[in-house]
Amino acid sequence: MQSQSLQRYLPILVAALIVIVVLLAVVLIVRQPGEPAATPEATTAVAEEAAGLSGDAMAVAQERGLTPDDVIAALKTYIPTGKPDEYIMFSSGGHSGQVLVIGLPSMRLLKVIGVFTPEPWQGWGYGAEETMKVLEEGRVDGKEITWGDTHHPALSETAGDYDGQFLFINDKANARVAVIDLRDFETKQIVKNPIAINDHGGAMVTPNTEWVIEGGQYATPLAWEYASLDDYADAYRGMVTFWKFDRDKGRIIPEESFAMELPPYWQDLCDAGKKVSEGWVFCNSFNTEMSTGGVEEGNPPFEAGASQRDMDYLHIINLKKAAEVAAAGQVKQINGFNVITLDTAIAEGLLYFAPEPKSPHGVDVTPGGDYLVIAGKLDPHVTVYSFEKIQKAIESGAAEKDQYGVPILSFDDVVETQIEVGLGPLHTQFDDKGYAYTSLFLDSAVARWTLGGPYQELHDDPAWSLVTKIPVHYNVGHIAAAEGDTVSPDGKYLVSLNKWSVDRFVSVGPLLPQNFQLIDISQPGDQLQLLYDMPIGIGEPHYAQIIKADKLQPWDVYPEIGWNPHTQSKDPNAVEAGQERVERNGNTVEIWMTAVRSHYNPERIEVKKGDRVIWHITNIERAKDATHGFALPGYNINLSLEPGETVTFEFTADQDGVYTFYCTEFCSALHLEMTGYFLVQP
Ligand code: K7E
Ligand code: CUA
Repeated sequence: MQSQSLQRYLPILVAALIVIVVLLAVVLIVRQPGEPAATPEATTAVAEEAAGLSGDAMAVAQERGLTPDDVIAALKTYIPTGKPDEYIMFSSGGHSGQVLVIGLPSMRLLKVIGVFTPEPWQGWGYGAEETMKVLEEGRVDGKEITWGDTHHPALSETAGDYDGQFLFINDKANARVAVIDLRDFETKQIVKNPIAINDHGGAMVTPNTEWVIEGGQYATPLAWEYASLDDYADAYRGMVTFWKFDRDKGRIIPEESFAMELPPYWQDLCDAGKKVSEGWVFCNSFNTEMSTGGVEEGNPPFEAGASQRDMDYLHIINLKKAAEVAAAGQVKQINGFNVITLDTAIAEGLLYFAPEPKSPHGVDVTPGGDYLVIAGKLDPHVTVYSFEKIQKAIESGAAEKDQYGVPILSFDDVVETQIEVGLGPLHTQFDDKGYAYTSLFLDSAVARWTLGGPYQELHDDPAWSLVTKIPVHYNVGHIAAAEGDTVSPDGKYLVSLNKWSVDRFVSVGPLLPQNFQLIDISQPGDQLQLLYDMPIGIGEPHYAQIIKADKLQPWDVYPEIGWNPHTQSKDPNAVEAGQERVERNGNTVEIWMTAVRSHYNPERIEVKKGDRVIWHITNIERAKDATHGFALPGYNINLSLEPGETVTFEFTADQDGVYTFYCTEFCSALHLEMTGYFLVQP
C-alpha cells in the first residue's frame, strides 16, 4: 500500500524538487552579495521576475517563509545524497569524553569516537581486550575512570599543516591525553599525567608533532600529594607537560617525555610556536593572585579572588632548549616522570613571563608564527604580542622578576598592538585573507579584525582594526575556522561553538543542546553569513579543528583478515574460515570463532560454571561496511567487528544458565539468524 502510493507520487515529487532546485539557483545568481535580506514575498517576486517561474515550487518557498538569505544558506550547505563533504571537523565531545566527527558544510554527524568513556556502538570498553587495555592505561592511581572532559582536539601536523594521520585530545578532569589513529578513527592510547590531576592547555602539537603539549589548570602540589591550602604558595605548583610522540609507533613515549614545573598560577591555554617561532610554546595563566577560595570562611570566592590584578602572566617557554635540558638529564623524577624544576627552568633561561590583561583565556599564534593573540575575558581588547619583540626583550634582559624568580618582560616592550573587539573575547582563529576572528562570549558574537605586518597585503582594510561582528546564538566559546590554526588557513568556513542555544531549537526539556553555527567567511569586509545551526546533545564541546577531507586517508576495511587494530598488525589469534575450534585446558576454555554473513562459527559453546573463557572472533568479511556485532547478555560483552578485525575478550563464566549471543548490526537479510547459544552448566 505504502509503496504503491509512493510509486504514484514519485514522479510528481521529483518534478517538484527539480523546480525548487532551479528556482533556488536562480535566486542565488540574481542576488548580489551584500544585498539586504528581503521578505518571503520579495524572494518570490525576484525569482519569478527573473525566471518567469511560478506555481508549486514558489508556493513551497513561500509556505516555508524562506528569505533570500535562507535560500542561499540552504544552497551553500546542502549536500546531495552520495556526495561527500568538503571538510571534516573533529570536535571535542566535552564531558561525554568522546570526539565528534562532523562533515562540513552539511554539518552531518559522521561518527562519535569512543575515547575516555565506554561507547557501545564501537564496542569501546565492553569486553574487547584491546579497548579495555587502553581505558585501563587511563586509570588514576589504579582507580577506574569511566568518563573524561575532552576540551582540545589537535590534529597531527607536518610543517605546521594538518597531515590527517593522528588526532590527540585531552581530558581536563583527570589530566589525560588520548591518541586516535585516523586510519581507523580509533583511540589507541591514553596517557595519564603522572604529576597533575587536571589539565587544560592541551592537546596542542608542535609543527611536526614531535611533542604533544598538555598544560595544567588548577594548581595542586605536584603529583597531587596532600598539602594544606595554607601552604599554597610554597607547596602548590603549576605545570606544562611535553609528551614525546613517535609517529611510526603511533604512540606517546612517556619515558622520553618531560614536564616543566611552573608557579602555582592557573595555566590555561597553550599554543605552539610555528615558522619563525617554532621551538617556543606560549601558555597564558590566570589567578596569579594565588587565590585559594574559601567563600565559606569569608574569603572572596574564586571568581573575585582570581580577578583582582590587572595583569596575569603570559608564559613564554623555550621548548627546544627545554628538550635539550631534559635530554641531558637535568630533571627531577616525580612520580616516575621527568620534571624540569622551576629553578632549573629559570637558571637555564627556559621560562619568561610577559604581563597580559586580566584573566586571559585564548592564546593563538598567527599563521606565520610572528604574533600571538591573547584575549582577556574581562578586557574588551585582544592583545597582540610580537614574537620578534619578545626575542629582543629576552636578549636585553628582564628588569623584573615574579616572587619565584621568573623574569618578567615589560608589557610595552613586547606588545605590538591592542584592538578593541567587544565584550568577553576568548579565542582567535585565522583565514587566508589576513583576517583574524575572535569569539566574544559576552557579546554572543564573532569579531572579524585585520592583521597587520606581513598580512596587510592580503586585505584592503586598515591594519589591526575591527572590521565587523556577526551575532551568534549564544555564549560562544571557541571558534574553529577551516585549518584556521595552521600555517596555511583555508578561510571559507568558520564554526562557532556556542554554549547556549536558548530559543534556537524545539524544546527538549531543561537540559538544552549546545549550538554549532556554521558561518561563511569566504567574502571580504563585512560580509559574513550565518548558514546553519547544528544542535549538539552529548556534552559541552570546547574546541574543534576543521581539516580538508581529502587529507584523510582512512582504511575502507582492515588491511588483512585477522587484523588487530591495537597493534595495527595481524593478530596471532586470527581465525581463518575452516580453522574455527574450541579447546579446553583444565578450567580454561578457549574459542576461535569466525563471523561472516550470516552466522558465527561455532554456534554452540558449552562451558562449566567457573570456567575461564578466552574468546577470539574474526570478522572474515572483505566487503566495505560489512560490520558484525557481538552481544553476550548477562556478561556485559558488546563488540564491534569491522571487516577483517579480530577481537579477543576474556571472562569467568560465573553464572550458570543459557545465554544467547547475537549480532547487533543488521548485516544481512538473515541477520536475525546470526546468533548462537552460550551454555553454562551448573
Ligand atoms: Cu572551553 Cu579552550 Cu577548555 Cu575556551 S576552553 S571555551
Ligand atoms: Cu552480522 Cu547481523
